[in-house]
Amino acid sequence: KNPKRKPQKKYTLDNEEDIEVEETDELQPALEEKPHLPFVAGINLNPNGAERFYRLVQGRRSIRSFRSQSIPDLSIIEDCIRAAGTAPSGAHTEPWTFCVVENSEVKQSIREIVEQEELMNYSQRMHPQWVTDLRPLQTNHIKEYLTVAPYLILIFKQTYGLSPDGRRKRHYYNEISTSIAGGILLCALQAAGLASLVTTPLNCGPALRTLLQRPVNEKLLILLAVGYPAEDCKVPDLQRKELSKIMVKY
Ligand code: IYR
Repeated sequence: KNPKRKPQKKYTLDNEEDIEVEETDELQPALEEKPHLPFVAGINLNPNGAERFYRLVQGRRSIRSFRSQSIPDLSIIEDCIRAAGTAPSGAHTEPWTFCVVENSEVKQSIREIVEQEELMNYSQRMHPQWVTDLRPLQTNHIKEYLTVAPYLILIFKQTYGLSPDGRRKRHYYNEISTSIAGGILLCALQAAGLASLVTTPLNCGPALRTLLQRPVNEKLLILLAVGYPAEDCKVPDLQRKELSKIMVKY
């Protein structure tokens, strides 16, 4: 027998933390059990939709320099988040929360938290090779875009949920589900003519969660800066891999 071997976790998925759930006598699904309905396909008015979609998203770049004066209507952001909320999720748990920050003081507080942590990240926590690999992107711990961008969207994954009776509900694959929703959000923002920057601020999650008064079941996954690019906005000279390098046909 190997004494180091950990007891097998029965209920968890790859990499997912298990949660304490009160056991009950009779198991009930979290969703209501109802007869299935006939499927009605969504509309697609464009027969060359895929090519047009590719042309749309191939123009997306991560930008770090935003126009502060032009503020997109909140209704555009709302539609983009509605789109993100159509993402598939484990057992249809929809384990995401999108916090939209427009308030300057809140943005300032977010920036202070992030810059303080990023200073330590760049100088101590990140491997020197990591810092070196980022040199072509010209990033550092100063994050002006966090106060300049008209909107910040903080995407939280809900590691578990609460049912109406207050019991904990398992949120299977909450990280991948929320990441897929984040990808749809990026595409929707691009379709709305908005630029974005994905950041995953190392070690800032708990402080940002507290700042926004989010409950403990929520963990910060992505912090997005959203807006129009500054007139003089520059981006790294990058190429994308060709199809033959990313697709393998069988
Ligand atoms: N989070 C840091 C560092 C950073 C890390 C990666 I990986 C990037 O692609 C870009 C930046 C920052 O935002 O500066």
